[in-house]
Amino acid sequence: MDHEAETHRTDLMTITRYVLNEQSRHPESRGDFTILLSHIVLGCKFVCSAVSKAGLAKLIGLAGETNVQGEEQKKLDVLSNEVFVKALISSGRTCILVSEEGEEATFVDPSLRGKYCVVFDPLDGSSNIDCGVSIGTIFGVYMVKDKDNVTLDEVLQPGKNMLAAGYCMYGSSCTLVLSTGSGVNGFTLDPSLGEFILTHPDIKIPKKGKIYSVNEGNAKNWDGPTTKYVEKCKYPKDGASPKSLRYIGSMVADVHRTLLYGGIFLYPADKKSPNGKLRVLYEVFPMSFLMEQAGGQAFTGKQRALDLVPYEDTSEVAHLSWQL
Ligand code: AFP
Repeated sequence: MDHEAETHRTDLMTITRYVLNEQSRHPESRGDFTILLSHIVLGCKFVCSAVSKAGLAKLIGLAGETNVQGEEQKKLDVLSNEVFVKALISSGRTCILVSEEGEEATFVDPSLRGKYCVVFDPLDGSSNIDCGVSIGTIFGVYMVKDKDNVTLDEVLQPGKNMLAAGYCMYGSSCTLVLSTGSGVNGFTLDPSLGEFILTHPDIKIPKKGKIYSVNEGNAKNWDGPTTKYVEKCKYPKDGASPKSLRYIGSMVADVHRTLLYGGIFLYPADKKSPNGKLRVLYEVFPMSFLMEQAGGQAFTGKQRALDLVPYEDTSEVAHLSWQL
């Protein structure tokens, strides 16, 4: 018997155990982040379960406007948002929530307030739901100075001020990738235990990658440098092999593959979307944070993505790329 493998299989590092271990390295910590994370994890488990039933539910009308009983049913992204908002508020550790699904930020009632702001996209890549392609939840966490006196400015900070970020990918397995600022770790949901188990410790993006990932359907609207770069991926002049193209159109899945296999993911600005498409707060910042923590890079084309300072109307970013 391989005792080492057996020990690994029986000594399960759950996400809660992992974060509690991290917490013990900070004697001043009171466990607030662990509690917040357990509520985020609950939201992810709910969405995972709902996503896995989505195809089936659609057959009997559950994902449509009305089900067979004639009841109004919520779309998966709206439902996911409600679950996350309620889970985050009930943690008692949040004060401002900014969701991709909400028009405005949610200010938590003072009686339930904690010191964290959470920015999130509860179900990113939702145009992929109906065909069963991988989608995900993305989140980032900031800490406020004074929870009794909070304004929107608390979340209008550069991404480099984030305390933690992560995503959960609902794919062939459910994988939660998290960074609390000291590396990146991946946890896979064991459905029989209902627990996320550490399966990808200390993820580092490979230094060289053979894949580029971009929506080439936008090529006619790209600027010169972007066009030239992508041409170089396909027709390298230095005798190297061309790169392979992989593009899912679901950022969590495209970023997850980039983290594990290396290469570049980009959503450049173009004539149609002069500021690009990806949203600064809940797509660009959390993913850039993870990418840097894994040893990669994230740029807007003009500057480090995490240095951007969002302002109230900012919902987009110019040209984003990772790890050349
Ligand atoms: P949806 O949630 O509307 O599907 O958008 C997903 C997304 O924001 C991001 O996850 C993808 O990387 C990007 O859009 C895909 O955009 P294109 O369909 O324009 O390539």
